[in-house]
Amino acid sequence: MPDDMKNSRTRAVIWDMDGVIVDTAEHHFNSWRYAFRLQGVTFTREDFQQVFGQRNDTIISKIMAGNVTREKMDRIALDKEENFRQIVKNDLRPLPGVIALLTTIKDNGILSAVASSAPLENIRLVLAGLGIEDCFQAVVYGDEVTEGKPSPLGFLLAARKLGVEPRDCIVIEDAIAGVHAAKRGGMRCIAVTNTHPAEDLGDADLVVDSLEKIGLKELNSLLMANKKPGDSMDRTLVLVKPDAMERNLGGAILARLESAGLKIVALKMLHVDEPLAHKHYAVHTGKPFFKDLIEYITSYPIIAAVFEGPDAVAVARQIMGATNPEKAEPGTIRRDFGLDVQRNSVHGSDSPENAEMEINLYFTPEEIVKR
Ligand code: IDP
Ligand code: MG
Repeated sequence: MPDDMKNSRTRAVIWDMDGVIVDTAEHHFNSWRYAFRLQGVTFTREDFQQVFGQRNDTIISKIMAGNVTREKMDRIALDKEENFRQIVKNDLRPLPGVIALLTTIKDNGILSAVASSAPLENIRLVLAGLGIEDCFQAVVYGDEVTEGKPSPLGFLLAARKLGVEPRDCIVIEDAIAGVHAAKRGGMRCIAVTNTHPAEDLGDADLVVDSLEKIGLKELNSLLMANKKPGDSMDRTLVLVKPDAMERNLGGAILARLESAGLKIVALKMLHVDEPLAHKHYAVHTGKPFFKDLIEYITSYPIIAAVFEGPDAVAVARQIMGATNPEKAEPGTIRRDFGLDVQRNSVHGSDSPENAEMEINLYFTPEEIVKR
């Protein structure tokens, strides 16, 4: 994570695995049918629909109608999992949009965890098979928690392992029990209709037919909606700097911030004069680049804007990227438009306190609209 993101509140996406990252439903069905058949028990598609997404012990007790010893339960689970791994090794594909979304998440300093009802061995097998182990900072597997979904324990453990507040987490699920677990855990939930039709997943905050429809904008909007009543809206000062204005990039840069869900509440063009430049960059007085910085910021008219939204300071800085465009993450404004460490196209306040101060330098209270 770039240095200049460290003040932001960490956010996370918690992924269910089966039916979200990989499509293994048919494989699961076949291996359950195989394992129950060894016990002389029939396992139908209707049975499967009813138990999908639940833990092995829950599934086995339901299908065996409670009539099963601990030993037999272990046997059935083992038969099923061995058969499943065998099948999966030969047929592993990520679902549409998964790899692109994982990349977006990683590039924007958002954390990821897998919280799956599956055994750890299956999770490892899938992540390694797809080459995406590095995308996840935590894994929670079925037996790690005392209750499976719809209990929220698995998702809450994932959040704890990542060090992220539940309200800053988005769960991605395909199962009804999983959606309920996310909501009970106080998290936002995206449901993808890989396994169930949209009408069964209505408790999710957003239902999509493919993860190709999810990008940074959707993630940001969900996290904003997750603010508790009483949480304050943040404001940040954004400047489109001279180098970008000279290249007609004003609109493109403002659009990037709007796309992330931030709202413009004040906007103007101005030619920064020396006194304003000195006030704005007072903290850099005496630094070797100070004189050049003043000359640069006063060299051409700029756009000044106030953006508003939950965590506006952090969100804007994530979208802008590190001070030095060469070190900024791909897809950030500075990486895409910046010329060098000074001519880095955009300014964003670095803390809510500094944002207040900087906004007051550029705008009067009357110039900021109330929404
Ligand atoms: P920030 O804009 O990412 O918050 P600061 O360290 O606050 O970065 O620096 C303010 C501005 O000063 C930068 O955006 C950049 O335009 C300029 N600047 C920072 N460091 C250097 C440097 O080492 N050489 C030249 N200009 C610099
Ligand atoms: Mg700064």
